[in-house]
Amino acid sequence: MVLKFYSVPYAASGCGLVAMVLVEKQIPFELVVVDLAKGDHKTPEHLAKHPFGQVPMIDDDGFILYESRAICRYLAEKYADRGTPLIPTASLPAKALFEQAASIEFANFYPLIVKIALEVVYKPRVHNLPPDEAVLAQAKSDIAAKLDVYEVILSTQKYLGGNEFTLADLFHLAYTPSLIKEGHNIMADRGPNVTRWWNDVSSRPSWVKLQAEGIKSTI
Ligand SMILES: N[C@@H](CCC(=O)N[C@@H](CS)C(=O)NCC(=O)O)C(=O)O
Repeated sequence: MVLKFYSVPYAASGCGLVAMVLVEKQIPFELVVVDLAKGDHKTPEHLAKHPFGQVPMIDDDGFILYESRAICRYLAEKYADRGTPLIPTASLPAKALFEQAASIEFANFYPLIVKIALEVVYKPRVHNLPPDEAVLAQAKSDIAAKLDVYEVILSTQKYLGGNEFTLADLFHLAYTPSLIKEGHNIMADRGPNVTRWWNDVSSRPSWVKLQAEGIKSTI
């Protein structure tokens, strides 16, 4: 049975990450559009599969999985021999350096980018509230300090986990492109290697196509 992908139809946040893996790995899938405005994600049917009532979620021949990063890892490992590798398998140290990079993103980058997204996107759009400028300025300053460390790491290697593109790089696409579109370019002026890395990651054909066309079933 073809993999079912429960998602919003546009490539952003966790849904965008999973969509990117599906494209990078050339995995056929059926998109099941979950309309958040209508509350599709809070129906008893959806909650029975995803108790937090969120997207993304997959149904892989009856195997249900949610949490975007877990889904990305599952797909990358299941389809290790297809498309872009995404998780190194050549050696234990290479895999460990990938895990280190994935932890760097989740511990240092993600909490701050979510804080910025909350202030500049969700508060104004969803809650009709202005951003808290002090919180926003602090989060931007904190993320700049983290990206200055990225500049050091990326001065000796192409990507965050080594010289190959991996899920650790891909995970940075969750909120950053939406914030850049809103005029909050947190990647700007953080050094030549951050610029080179970010241009590389955000201009991958898979991501550019998803941004232009949205997420579409491939069956
Ligand atoms: N940690 C989750 C976050 C998922 C998430 O926040 N999904 C949003 C859509 S992008 C959602 O379902 N929001 C509705 C809600 O939380 O009620 C993941 O990475 O999958």
